[in-house]
Amino acid sequence: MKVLLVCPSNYHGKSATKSIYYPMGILLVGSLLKDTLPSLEVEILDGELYTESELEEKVRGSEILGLSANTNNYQNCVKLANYAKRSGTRKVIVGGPHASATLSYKDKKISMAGNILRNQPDIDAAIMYDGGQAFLQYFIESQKMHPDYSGINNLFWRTQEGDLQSNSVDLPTNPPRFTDMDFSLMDFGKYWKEHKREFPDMSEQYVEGFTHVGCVWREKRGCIFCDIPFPFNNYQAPGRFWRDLREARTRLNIRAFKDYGDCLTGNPERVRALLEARPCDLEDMEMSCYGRSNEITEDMANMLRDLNVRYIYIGFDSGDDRMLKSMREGYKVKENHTAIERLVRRGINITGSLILGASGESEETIANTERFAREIVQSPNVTQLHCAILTPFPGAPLNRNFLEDFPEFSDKDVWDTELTTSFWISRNCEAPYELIEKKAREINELNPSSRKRYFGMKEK
Ligand code: B12
Repeated sequence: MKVLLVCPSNYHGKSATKSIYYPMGILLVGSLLKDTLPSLEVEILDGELYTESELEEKVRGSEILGLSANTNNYQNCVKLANYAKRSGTRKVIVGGPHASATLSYKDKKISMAGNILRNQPDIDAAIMYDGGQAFLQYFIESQKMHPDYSGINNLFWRTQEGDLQSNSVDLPTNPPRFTDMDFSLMDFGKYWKEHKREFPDMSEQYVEGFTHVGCVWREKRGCIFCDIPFPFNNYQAPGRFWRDLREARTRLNIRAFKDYGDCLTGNPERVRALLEARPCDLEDMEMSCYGRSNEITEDMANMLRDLNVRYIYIGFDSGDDRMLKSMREGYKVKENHTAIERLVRRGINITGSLILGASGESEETIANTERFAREIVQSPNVTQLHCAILTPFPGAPLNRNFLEDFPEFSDKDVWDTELTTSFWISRNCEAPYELIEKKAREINELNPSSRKRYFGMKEK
C-alpha cells in the first residue's frame, strides 16, 4: 500500500527557490508515519521538481494522498485531488499553512479547513497546524471497517453521510526536531548542489531545522501580513538542540544548517544561551537564519558572527517610514540601514525582501522603496533582494480588513493570490495595481542573484 505526500508547485509563476529547499512539512508527516508503520510505502514528492503529468503518474496507484497546501499552491492541490479521486485513490487529505488558516469575519472565526471540505468533494479531510499525529491516526482509522475519526485533534472530516465534522485544535508550540525526520525519505543531493550555487558562502551539505519557533514582535503586535502559525516565541533547549544537530551531522555529514525559526534575533538571552551551549566539535557548523533589522544590535551582530551565520534573511519591507508603519513593522528605514552596516562589518551576507502594496502605497512611497533598493544592492553583502506584492493571506491579521471589503471570500477555499492582491490594492493603495506590479518587477530585477523571486503573479 502506498501513501504519497506531495507539496505541489505554485499556481502562478515559478518559485525562485525551486530545487534549493526541500519541503520539510511533508518530510515530518511522512517520517512519523514511517517510524510508526515501517512496512508502509511512504513517498515524499516536491511538486516543483515534476511536471503535472509526471505527478499524475505518481498519484496513480496511491491509496492515500496527502497534499501540503499554502495559499499560492492550493489550486494545484485541488487539481491533484480531483485527478487522484478519478484514478482510484481512496482518501485525499490536505494540510499546511492554507489548511491551517482562520478567517476573521465580523465577529466570526471561520476555519479554512471547513471551507475546503464544504467546497471540494474530492478532499476527504483537512488537518490544521502540526499534521503528523493527526495524519497518522487518520490513516490508521481509515483502514478499519468502522473508522472513528472523532478523537483526532486538528482534524476536519466528513462522515459517511457527508456531514462536516471538526475536532478540537491544538496550537503549534514546539519547534520540530531533526530527530523527528527520517532523512532516508528525501534525496538531499540535488538540493545541496542548487543551494551551493545560490548561497556560495555556505557549505554545500545542509539540513533545515529550527532553533526556535515564533517571533517576539508577533507576540507583541506583529506585522499585518504575517501568517506564521506559531503563536508564541519558543526556543529549543540549547543543549538538546546541539545534540540533535550532532546526530543529523553523523547521519548526513552536514556542515551547515538553515534555521527556519521565524526570527532568531528577537530574544538576545536565548541567542546567547545557544552560543554558549555550542559544543567544541560543532564550532565550525555554519548557519543561516531569519532576523529583524531593529533587533540587530552590535551585540546581536557579534553573536550572529560567532554562531557562523553566513546568510541572514531580513524583511526590510519598505524604504518609506509611512509604509513600514502601515505594515505595523515596529522599525524605521534608518534601522534597516544600520542593520546592513553592522552585518557588512562582520562579513555576514543578507537576503533582503521588500513589499509593495500596503495600505496607503503611493507613487512617492514606491519611489522611496525603489531608491532604498538601488542603494542597498550596492553593498556586496546584499546577495539577494526580492520584492513581493502584498498578498492578503487568509491567516494573516489583515484578512480581517480584506474581508470587510470583500466578504464573498469568507466562505471560499481558493484565495487566488493574483486576484486577492489586485482587490486589496484597489481598495487600499493610492497607486494603481499596474504601477505597483511594474515597479515590483523592476525592483526584482535589481536582485543581484540570477534567481528572481516569484511574487505571486503570472509570468510575463
Ligand atoms: C522556510 C519557509 C520558506 C522557505 C522554504 C519552504 C520549503 N520549501 O520548505 C522558502 C524561502 C522557500 C519559502 C518560500 C515561500 N513561502 Co515560506 N515560509 C517558510 C517558513 C519560515 C517555514 C516553513 C517550514 O518549513 N516550516 C516547517 C514545517 C515542518 O512546517 P509546515 O511546512 O507548515 O508543515 C507542518 C504543518 O503545516 C503540517 N503540514 C504541512 N503539509 C502537510 C501535508 C499534510 C498532508 C498534512 C496532514 C499536514 C501538513 O504538518 C507539518 C508538520 O508539523 C514559514 C513560516 C512558518 N514558520 O511556518 C513560511 C511560510 C510557510 N511561507 C509563506 C509564503 C507565503 C511563502 C511564499 C509563497 C513566499 C513568496 N511570495 O514567494 C514562497 C512559496 C514557496 C513555495 N514553493 O510554495 C507563508 C505561507 C502563507 C500561506 N497562507 O500560504 C508562511 C506561513 C510565512 C508567512 N508569510 O507568514 N518559505
